[in-house]
Amino acid sequence: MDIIQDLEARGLIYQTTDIESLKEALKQPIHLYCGFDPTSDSLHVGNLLMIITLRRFQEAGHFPIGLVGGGTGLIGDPSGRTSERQLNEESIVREWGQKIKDQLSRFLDFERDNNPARVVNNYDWLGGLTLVEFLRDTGKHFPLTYMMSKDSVQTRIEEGISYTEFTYMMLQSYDYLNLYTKEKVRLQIGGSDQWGNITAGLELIRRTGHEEPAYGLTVPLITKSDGTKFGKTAGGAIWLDPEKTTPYEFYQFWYNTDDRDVIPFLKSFTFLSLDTIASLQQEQEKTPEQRPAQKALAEAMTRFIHGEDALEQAVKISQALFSGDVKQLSGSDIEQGFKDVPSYTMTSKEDVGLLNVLVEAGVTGSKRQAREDIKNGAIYVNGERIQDMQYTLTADDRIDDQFIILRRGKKKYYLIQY
Ligand code: 485
Repeated sequence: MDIIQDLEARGLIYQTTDIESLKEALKQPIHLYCGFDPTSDSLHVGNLLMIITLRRFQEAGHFPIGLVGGGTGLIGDPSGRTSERQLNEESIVREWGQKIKDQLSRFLDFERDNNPARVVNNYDWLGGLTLVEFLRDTGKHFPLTYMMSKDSVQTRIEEGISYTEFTYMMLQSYDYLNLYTKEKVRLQIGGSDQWGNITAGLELIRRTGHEEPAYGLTVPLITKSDGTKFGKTAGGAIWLDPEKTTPYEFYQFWYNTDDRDVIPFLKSFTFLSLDTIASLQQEQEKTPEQRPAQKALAEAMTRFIHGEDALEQAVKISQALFSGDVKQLSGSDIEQGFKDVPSYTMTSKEDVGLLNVLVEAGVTGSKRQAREDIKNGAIYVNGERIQDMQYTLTADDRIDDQFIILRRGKKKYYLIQY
C-alpha cells in the first residue's frame, strides 16, 4: 500500500490537487510541509492530526518540515473564522513560537539518517521583508478577483475583514514559494480550512514561472457523532503540554471516546495497522463494556505524546480511580488524578474526627447526614469503607504525609490536603 492509499483507507484525504500526478511524485522521496501559527503557548489535539500526518509521510520515506508561523502568527489567518483576530504582542508570539517549535521537535523524528525532519520559522524570511519588495514581487501576482473569491474572504464579507488578514493568504503563499525554491518542497498539507491558502501558494509558484509541479493536500475536519466539537471538553481544550493537560487527563480524553467514533479515531490518529484496528473492532463489538478499542486508542496516543512512563502512570491512576483502590497512589499520582476534584485544605496536622471533616470539607451537608452516610457504609477513606462513627483521621491516613482521599458513594471524590 502506498502512502496515498494508506491515507485514503484511514479517511485522511479531503482534497488534493491532481491525485494521479501526486501519487507519481510520491514514488520518490519528496519534501513536504505543514504550518502551525503560534496563537497560544501550546499545540492541542486539534493540531495533532497534522503532526501525525507529517509523521506518516516521514515513515513512508519523505522529508517532513514543520513550519512555525512566527511571522504569519503576527498577522492572523482568516480561514475558518467568522471574526477578526485580536493581535498579540510580538514578544508573546515569539515566546509561543519557541514553545510550538519545541513541541513539534518532539513528535517528528530528527535523528533519522535518510529522511530527518526539520522545523523552520517563517519569521526568518517574512520578518525582514520590505513592503515595497513584497508588493512588487508577490502582490503583483494576486489579482483582486482571485483573492476575493476565496472562502476565507467570502465568509467575511458581511462581518468585515481588515487589510491585514486579507493579506494573510499572500504570506502563506510566499512561504510555499520560498520553501519550493530553497528547500525543494513540493507538497503542502493542512486541515480542510487551509485549501484556499495552499492553492494560492501553488498559483504563486506557477505565476512566477516555476515549471516543476507542486501539490496540495488537505485532511478532513475531525467530527464527533454527538455533534460537539472535537478536542474540547467541559474543562476546555486538550493541550499537548503536560503542564496544561496532564497525561492522565489526556489519557482519559481518548478513553472517553464514543463507541461510534473510536474506530475512525484509531484509523486517523494512531500508527496501528489497519489489520490491528479491524481486530480491535471485532473485540469492541463483542465486549463493548470493556472498551478495548478506547483503551488501545488512549494508550497509543498517550505513549506517542507523553512517553511510556507517563502512560503507565495514567493507567495506574485510571485503574485506582475505577476500582476505588486509591491507597496505592503516590502524591504525584494524586496531584494528577485529582486535579478537578473538590478539595479542602487542613490548617493543622492534628488528629481530627472524620465526622467533623465530612461536614467541614463539604462532603456532606450536615452532621446528621454525615452520621447517616457512615452508618450506611457510603463513606470511604483512601478507598476503605469506614463505618465507625468515632473514626479519627491521623498521620497514618495521609498519603505522602499530604493527602487523604474521601469518597462518598460510588464515584464522588474529595481531596483533603495538608
Ligand atoms: O506557510 C504557512 C504559514 C502558516 C500556516 C500554514 C502555512 C498556518 C495556517 N495558516 C493556520 O492558521 N493553521 C491553523 C493553526 O495554525 O492553528 C491550523 C489549521 C488546521 C491545521 C493545523 O493548523 O486551521 O486546519 O492545518 C495544523
